[in-house]
Amino acid sequence: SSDLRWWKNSTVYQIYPRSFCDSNGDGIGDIPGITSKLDHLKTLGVDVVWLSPVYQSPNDDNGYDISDYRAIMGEFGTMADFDAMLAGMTERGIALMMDLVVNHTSDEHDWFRQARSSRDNPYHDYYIWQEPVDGREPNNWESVFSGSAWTFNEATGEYYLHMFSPKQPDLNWENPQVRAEVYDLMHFWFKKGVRGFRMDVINLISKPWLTHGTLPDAPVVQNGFFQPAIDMVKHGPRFMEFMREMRREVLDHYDSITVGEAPCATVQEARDITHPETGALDMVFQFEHMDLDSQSGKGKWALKALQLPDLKASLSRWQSGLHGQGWNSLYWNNHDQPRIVSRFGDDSPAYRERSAKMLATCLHLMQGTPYVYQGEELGMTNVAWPTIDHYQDIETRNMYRVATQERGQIPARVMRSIHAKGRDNARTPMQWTVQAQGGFTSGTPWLAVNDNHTHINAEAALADPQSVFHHYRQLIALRKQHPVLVHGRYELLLPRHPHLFAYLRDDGQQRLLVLCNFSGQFQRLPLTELPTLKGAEPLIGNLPFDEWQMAPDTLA
Ligand code: TEU
Ligand code: CA
Repeated sequence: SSDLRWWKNSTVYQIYPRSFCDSNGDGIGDIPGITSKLDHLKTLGVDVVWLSPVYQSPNDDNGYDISDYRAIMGEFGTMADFDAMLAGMTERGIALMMDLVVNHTSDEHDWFRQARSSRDNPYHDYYIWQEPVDGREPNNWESVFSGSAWTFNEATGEYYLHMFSPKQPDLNWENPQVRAEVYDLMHFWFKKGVRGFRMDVINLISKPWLTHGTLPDAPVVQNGFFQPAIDMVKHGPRFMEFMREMRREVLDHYDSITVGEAPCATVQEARDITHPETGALDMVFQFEHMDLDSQSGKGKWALKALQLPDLKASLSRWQSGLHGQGWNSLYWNNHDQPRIVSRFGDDSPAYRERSAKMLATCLHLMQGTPYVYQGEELGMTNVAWPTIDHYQDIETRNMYRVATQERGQIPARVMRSIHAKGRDNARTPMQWTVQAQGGFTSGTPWLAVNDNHTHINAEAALADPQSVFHHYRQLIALRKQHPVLVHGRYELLLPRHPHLFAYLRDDGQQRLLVLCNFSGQFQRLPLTELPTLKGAEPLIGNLPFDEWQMAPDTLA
C-alpha cells in the first residue's frame, strides 16, 4: 500500500553542483567532484540525492536555463562522468533525483531558436506569444527576476512570456508535442537509472488564459507598472490534468520519488497534487513557512522579524492538512533560501551549533520526507558582503538595480535585504576543510568561500562527536528506527508560547514529545499544559543528556 512507499522514511540531500566540490581547479564545482565526496553522504546516512541541474546551459540562472536536456554542462564534466557518479551512488545505496526544469527552457535551446525565427516555424507554438497592446507589453506582469515578464521578439513582432529571466522563455504546455517531449526526456533519464525528479516551479505550467478567457492584469501591490504575477498563473485550469497525464505516461512505469516545487501552493492544492490515488506527485515543496519573515504581499525582500507562533501555526496546518491524505516535504534550506541557522536561529559563536541542532530536530521529527541542503549538516551560515559586486545571483543583481535605480531605495537598505534573503547565502562553496578556499577548489572559486570555513568545515565536524553533522546523522537514523516518526499523527502543543515550539507524535504504540527552545534564554516548561514527562526516556537533544536533564527540574 501507499503507506509503505520507500521514500517515507528516507532523507534527501540536495547538491548544488556549482558549489559542492571542484575537481580540476577551475573554481567551479563539477561531477567528478561530487563523485569524490560520496562517502560524506554515506556517513551522513542519506537515502537520496537531489541534484540541481547539470544539463547544458548558458548559465543565466546557474543551470535553471537549459539548452539541451540530454547533454551535460561542459563545466561540470561529461556523460561518462555522470554515469560514474550514478554508479558510485548506486553502490552506496543512494538513489538519484534529477531536477526537471520544464516550465521554461533556455532561449538558447534549439526549440526556442526555431520558435522565434518565424510565426510559421513548427516550433513557434512550443512557447507562449502575445501581440503588443498599444505598442507595449501585453500586460503588467513582472518577472520573478524583476522587469517585465514579456520580451519583444523582432522577427515575429510578438512578445514571449518568461516568468523568470528573458533567457528563460515559458513552454506552452497546451501543445501536446511539448508534453510528449517532456515525457520522453524523463524516460531517457529514468532508463539511465535515475530514480526520480524534483520538478521546478511545476505548478506554473498551465497558463489560465490559454485554456479560456483573456489575459488579465495582476493586482497592483507596489510602485511602478510591473506587478508580481505568480498567483495569476499557479495551479492553472489544466495543471492537474497535465500532472495525471505525466503520471500515466511516465511515473507509473517506475518506482520513483517525485517532489514538485509549488510556490504559493495552498494545503488544499498540495493535497490534490500528492493524494496517493487521485494525485500525481509524492510531495511538494511549499513556501508558506519561507514567507513568514517578509511583510505580507510585499515580496521576499521586505523584511520582517519571524514571530514563532506564526511558524508553529503554519507548519502545523501543513502537518495536519496532509496527514493520511498526501505527504509533506520538510525543508529549511535549498539553493534559493538563506541559511536557516542565520535566519530562524542564532549563528553567533556561542549559539550556532546548539541552534542548528535545535532547528534540525524541530523539522526532522515532523511527518514528511526531510531534505538537507549541502552545508546545512555543518551549520553553515549566511554571508554579508559590503557591496553588490560581490554577488552573482541574477535575482539579487536585478533586484538591486531596479530597487536603487528605479524605485529610489537607499543602497545600504537594499544590501540589508540581500544579506538576509539573497540566494548567494546558500551558494557559497561547501566548506570541506580548514585549508585555503575551504578545500572546495585549488583555484579561485566562482563565488567567495565564507571566511568561517576555518572553524566550520566537514573535516572538523566529522572529528567532533558533538558536531551539528553527527546530530543530523542521528536524526536521519532515528527516522529508520522509529515508525512513529514516519506514521504517527502530529499535535501542536503550546500554540501561543512565544519561544517554545512543542509538539507530539503518536502512532498508538509510541508517543514522542518534541520541545524546541527558539530563544537564547532558559525557558521554564509550562508543565500543566504538557503531557506528563514521568517515565519518559530522552531520545535526542541539542545538549548532552546530562546537561539537559539537569536543567529543567521536570523529569523526576
Ligand atoms: O525557483 C522558483 C521560485 O519559486 C523562485 O521564485 C524562488 O522562490 C526564488 O528563487 C526565491 O528567491 C526555482 C528554482 O529553485 C530557482 O533556482 C530558479 O531560479 C527558478 O525556479 C527558475 O527556474
Ligand atoms: Ca571544476
